Amino acid sequence: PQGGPLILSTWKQPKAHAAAQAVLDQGKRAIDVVEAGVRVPEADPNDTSVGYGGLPDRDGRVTLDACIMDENGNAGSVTYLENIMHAISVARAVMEKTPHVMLSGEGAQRFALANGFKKENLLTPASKAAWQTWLKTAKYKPVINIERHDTIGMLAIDKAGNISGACTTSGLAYKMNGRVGDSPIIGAGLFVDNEIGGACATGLGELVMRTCGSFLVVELMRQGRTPQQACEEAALRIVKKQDYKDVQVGFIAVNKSGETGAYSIHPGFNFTLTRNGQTEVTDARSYIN
Ligand code: SD4
Repeated sequence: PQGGPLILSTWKQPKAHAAAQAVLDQGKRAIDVVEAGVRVPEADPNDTSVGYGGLPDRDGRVTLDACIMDENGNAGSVTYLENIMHAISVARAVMEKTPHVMLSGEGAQRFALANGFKKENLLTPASKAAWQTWLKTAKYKPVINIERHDTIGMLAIDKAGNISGACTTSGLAYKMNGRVGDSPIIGAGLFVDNEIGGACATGLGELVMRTCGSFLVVELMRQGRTPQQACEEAALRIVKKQDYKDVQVGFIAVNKSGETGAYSIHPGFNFTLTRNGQTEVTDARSYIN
């Protein structure tokens, strides 16, 4: 069955979908649905690629990237945000309360604190220990599907048929200090056009940023591709020009009529879809088998 309402996200996210579904059931806007959904991994210390418990950069700092986009084309984003758990809600506040789209670093944190967010230590003992172990060799090599796994990009269609999306991450583990990935970049980690559809990316952000991945997926749907075809073509664009041998990128997409798509370069990428109250995790098709 196709059609909305629905919730679609990168990786295996049953808990995030349960929270998102509860908000969807209340008849709220898709923007509320995706925000509530991605706040779950942000608060989960066992999710090492998002928010609290996210693995730090090579200097031991947890720096968060997130963005959000609503059905009216409004967008908000934060990059290099430290010590605030719910980066997605700060991104939403940037969208709703400022004349800007993106706030970064100290300025983003000051804005968050001024808007009632709490300052917290996001480096858990487990992530600190993992980082200290990493320091012994300090070899930087993102590992396919673990680079980091579970970064969440979520798209939803609400009961009114409107589409919104959210994307939030602590970025690549042991990245250089100051590194910002694709996840908070509108058009790279996330893009939504309520007339056409929405898309999210996960994996090695550098590959996605060089090709404006999520924007590309939505534009391909605008040109008539199905969400599946659009995800495949965007992945092929990366494969054609960039060294993809040891790194992963995955896309998910949904169009206005509620058709969905997902595709990755390497096997191992999966996605979660909730429709009619049923949640399923499915392995995406991939370029390499
Ligand atoms: C990044 N795209 O910072 C993110 C990481 C990611 O699953 O999605 N990992 O490059």
